[in-house]
Amino acid sequence: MRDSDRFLRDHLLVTRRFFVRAGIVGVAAFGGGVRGWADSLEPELNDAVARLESFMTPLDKFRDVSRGSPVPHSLSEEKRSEVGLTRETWRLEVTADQDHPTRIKQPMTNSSGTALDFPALMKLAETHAVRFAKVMTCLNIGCPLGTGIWEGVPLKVVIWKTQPVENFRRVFYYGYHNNEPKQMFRSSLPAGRVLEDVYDLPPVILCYKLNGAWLTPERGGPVRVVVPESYGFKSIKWLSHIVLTNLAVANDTYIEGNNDVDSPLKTFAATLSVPPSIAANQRIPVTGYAQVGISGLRKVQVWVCRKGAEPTDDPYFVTAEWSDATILPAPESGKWGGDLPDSTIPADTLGFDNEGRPKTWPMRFSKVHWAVILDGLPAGEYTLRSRTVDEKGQAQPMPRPFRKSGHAEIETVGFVVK
Ligand SMILES: Nc1nc2c(c(=O)[nH]1)N[C@H]1C(S)=C(S)[C@@H](COP(=O)(O)O)O[C@H]1N2
Ligand SMILES: [Mo]
Repeated sequence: MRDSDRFLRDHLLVTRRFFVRAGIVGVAAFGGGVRGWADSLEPELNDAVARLESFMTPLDKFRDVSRGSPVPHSLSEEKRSEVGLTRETWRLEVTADQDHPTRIKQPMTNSSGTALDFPALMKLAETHAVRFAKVMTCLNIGCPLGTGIWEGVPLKVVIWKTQPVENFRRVFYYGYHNNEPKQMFRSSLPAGRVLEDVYDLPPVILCYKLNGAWLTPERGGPVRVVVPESYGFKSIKWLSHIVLTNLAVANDTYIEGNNDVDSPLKTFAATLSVPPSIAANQRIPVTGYAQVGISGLRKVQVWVCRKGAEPTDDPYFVTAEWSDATILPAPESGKWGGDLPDSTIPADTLGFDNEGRPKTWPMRFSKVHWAVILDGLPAGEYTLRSRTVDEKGQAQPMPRPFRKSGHAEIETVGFVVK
């Protein structure tokens, strides 16, 4: 172990991550009123970075987006047991759509006693279980709900057990909804996406664990769908029914809200901390996060301008003097947080090597952190903006600036220098 490593081991997780990265990269001074750091810790940035949340979200910190009256996870244990929302009583039906049937030889139904139960799912898990990291994000909410390692059986494994033969174009799926059709929350995927994992995507899974723990009722347990590249509305909780259909169009509940239901996760940046009070000519530590969407993340940039002094003919500020922030590196082993056993990435997690280190960074479909020190400024009111540039060089809010395909707007944070 290097001396510097031994010294740093005793420091806080993110401080350490940040220091190692800054030491290696030695980011040079920036133009545009922002500068980086040399290979020593800037005390003011150290504090801000040390206060950052862990990379993986603790289980009780995930935010909940659940419909239903009552919401299924608020039901008593007794009631949940009665309606199939416990591991002991859960059953999954996989059938053909009555109106546009896929021909399947072995439907799984409650009436014939062939519905999939939890022990049968665990049997499949013995040979087919996969796990991957993913940030859960609601298309309609600006900030992510939580990052974790989701574990499950690929949905295609269960579908193949029903022996589909022909007329299979789409998968519809929904969960428990108090047995009221009006409360049904449903989603759908093309058959191709479920049967084949294109572009190196992890599979769509029937998920039963999050960060190594059984999926709680609030997170959609005992079993929910998780779609790696999609917004949260595709990841149906309290899963009870899968319907194979020859209908070639989406039937997602989110269509009713004018949403673009084919939109993969977008890349965007947001600020987490700016000091509460800033003196004139005092350097300003800033931290934030970036969601890494389908197009990856090349850099995070910041831009400060005097309040109200923005150009009026450049809505996305492409001509502004943006400066690069530093994207924090991956946590060290044992420092991932999120209530993971030993705070470590479990073995055989997709996208990680044998030592539990991510194979690529910043990792797609996760939420990474960034930090930057702004140069001191004269007294006045300012606006800070941050944006991402994805791996294809597309700066936020491009390539898809439309709100109903997910948040991409450039964030605005006001601050005052006294
Ligand atoms: N059955 C069911 N599944 C659901 C929902 C729901 O209301 N009912 N909400 C969806 C939406 S809109 C989102 S964003 C995610 C949120 O997942 P979380 O509550 O685990 O954070 O769950 C999805 N799955
Ligand atoms: Mo959502």
